[in-house]
Amino acid sequence: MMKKIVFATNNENKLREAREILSPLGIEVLSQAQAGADCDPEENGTTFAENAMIKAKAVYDCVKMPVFADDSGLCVDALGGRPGVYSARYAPKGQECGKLLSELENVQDSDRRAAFRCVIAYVDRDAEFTVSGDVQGKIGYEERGTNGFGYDPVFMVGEKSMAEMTSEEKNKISHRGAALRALYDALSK
Ligand code: ITT
Repeated sequence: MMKKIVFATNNENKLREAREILSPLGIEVLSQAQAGADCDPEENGTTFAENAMIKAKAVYDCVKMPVFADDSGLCVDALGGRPGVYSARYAPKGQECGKLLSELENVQDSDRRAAFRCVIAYVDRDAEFTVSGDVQGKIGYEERGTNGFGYDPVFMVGEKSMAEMTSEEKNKISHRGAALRALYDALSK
């Protein structure tokens, strides 16, 4: 039987990636809408883990079935780890890449290192825990590619930006891919 878990997110791209990764593993990912939870809790934590747990618990309280939430973001070395947990609020949607490129205008190659980080919090009646995933890369010098979302066009892994990768390629190496596979492993124990 397929296990059903609600994904506490309002981000359609996160939902799509979670389904791409978990459906083949036998987990059906329900959207908040499918679960009847109209919920957008205030993310007032100071860490990815805190915010992920806030979102998972808020939706668990509405639906009383297994829930996971994803809190993620981009940590740029030259910016002391910013935007980090504030990645979603760094700039208006569609302007995040441009703003980041201008902030890094005079930063040389060796200082453009960055990491995407994802923490997933899981909550059901008997358990709550977090798992995480990371991917290291570099901030490029221009936006490249049209796949993905958010900062993908400026996040380079080797020669390709994450927005130039197919979703299959991205999911294999991404922070979210790693965290979702860690979630699957934890639930399979
Ligand atoms: P929910 O809280 O409803 O899940 P959100 O988009 O607000 O959706 P976050 O608070 O976790 O999610 O913010 C994460 C932000 O970090 C996201 O909006 C993107 O700007 C960025 N981000 C996270 N993962 C990314 C990815 O795989 N590719 C590009 N940008 C990503």
